[in-house]
Amino acid sequence: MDIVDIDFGQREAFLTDVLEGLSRKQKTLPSRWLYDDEGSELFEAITGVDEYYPTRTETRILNENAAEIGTAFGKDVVLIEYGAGAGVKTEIVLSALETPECYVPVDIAGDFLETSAERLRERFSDLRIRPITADFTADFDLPSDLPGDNRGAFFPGSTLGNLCRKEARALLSRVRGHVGPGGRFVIGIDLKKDIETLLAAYDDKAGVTAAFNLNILTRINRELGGSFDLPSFAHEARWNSEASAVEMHLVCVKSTRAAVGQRTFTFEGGETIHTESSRKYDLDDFATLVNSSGWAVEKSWTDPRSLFAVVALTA
Ligand code: AVI
Repeated sequence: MDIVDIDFGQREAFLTDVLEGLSRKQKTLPSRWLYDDEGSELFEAITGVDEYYPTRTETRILNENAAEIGTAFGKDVVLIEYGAGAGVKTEIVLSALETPECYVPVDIAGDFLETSAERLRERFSDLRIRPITADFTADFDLPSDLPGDNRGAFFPGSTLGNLCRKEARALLSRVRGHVGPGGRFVIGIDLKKDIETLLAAYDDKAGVTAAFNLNILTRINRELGGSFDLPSFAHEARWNSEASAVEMHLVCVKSTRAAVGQRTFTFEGGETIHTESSRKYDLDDFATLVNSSGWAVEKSWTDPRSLFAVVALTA
């Protein structure tokens, strides 16, 4: 198979992560590599499947409480969004702000960022939009001329749950540094609930989540010249009660070997590759987590079934 031409630095980072992750006792692939073009499209499709409640529930919470959320950010806010908002959630919040000073979407995908900023400029013609291309899971500086009087942050989608505790704390501290004392942070988090609902959300009947998970092996084959035999692996969603997380695994259903770079990995039947954790919180755990990063919970909004919460924090 031809190795496709991708950015060299990116390929090296991917290769390093794959070799390191597959050398562990519990084989692992970091979840950020799930999102190539195909993976991002599949994730978009997941957000529309019946079993995946988070997206529609969070959208509903934002819609029903938009006025209060707008008030929480205050007048003339500089709104920084982590992960480029192009979607409906961003528009709900932007529409609710009183005389926003400017909107600053931050995303690692520069092209996507520009396209989504253009779309928002059409809808919010008076709003200044200043996209920043950066990986928000690592430290980065905001432009020095960004107004600092009232800054707010928005991080919908419960993506915090995909980070380990250390990374989550680092992100919370980074955002606090960005907004400064008195700044607000509105964040979406997925709540603990019955295991059946949780597992169904990560193993939909139509098999979209399975395709999303398996796509990481296709990506390794395409971008790193790997030799994974896809039919030897199957998607599985598991509840890890200790970590309070739904985990995605690729289970080896037929013993196999796969070469990546100079290495060959052996997979025994039943062995798994852990590809993602999606942590679920209750509001008390979440308050403890944010307090340890210098935030206080100001207010939270949820849906009638308490599936999901949107929480306003103050620095
Ligand atoms: C992006 N993230 C919040 C999703 C989640 O629910 O953890 C990713 C996902 N993985 C499988 N389905 C959705």
